[in-house]
Amino acid sequence: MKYRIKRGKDALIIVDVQVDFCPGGALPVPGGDEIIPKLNEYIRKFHAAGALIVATRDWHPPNHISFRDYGGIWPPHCVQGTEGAKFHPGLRLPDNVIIVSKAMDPLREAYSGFEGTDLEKELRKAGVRRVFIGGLATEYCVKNTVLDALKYGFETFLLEDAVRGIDVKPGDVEEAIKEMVKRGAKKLTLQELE
Ligand code: VGL
Ligand code: ZN
Repeated sequence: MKYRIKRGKDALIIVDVQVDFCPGGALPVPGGDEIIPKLNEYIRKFHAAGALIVATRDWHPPNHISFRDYGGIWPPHCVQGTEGAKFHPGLRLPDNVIIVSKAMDPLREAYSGFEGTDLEKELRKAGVRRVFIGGLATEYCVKNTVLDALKYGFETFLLEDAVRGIDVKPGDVEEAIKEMVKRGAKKLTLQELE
């Protein structure tokens, strides 16, 4: 299937491509940095088409509930203002990127880019109907963002060649992809974009 990117209708949503989620970071996703060249290609295409580009970031306070010391399951990561919370330096975000910070409430986990943010409002304001989602990690923030996008009625594409997962339990990633597809997400690769 071939798709043409339409300005005013389409948005690229890059989920949490941050230093801490890449090899060497505090909560590394295996091969997390390998998707960056692909994402840069997606960015180039969406930018050339004049379509919206959104980058979400995990943006935790130092006492976030998802951290082990505060009852959660993760090591501290993506703490607001730290080096680890920065977007990966290899990611070429355009000047007009919309940055969406999430999971800032110390008492709530929020994997989805829509949860507790203005993302839906921003997309609606721009007239967006289709969203193309890639980034990290497949079975956490990508999955929850995809499922929320579907719930809000966006036609939702999972960028199959531009996601990576943690696979805490082997099979988690595969299961997450199955669930997204079952709920209506379409898988897409770079070659399918004109
Ligand atoms: C994420 C674990 C903890 C993610 C965020 O971006 O997928 N995963 N916080
Ligand atoms: Zn987090």
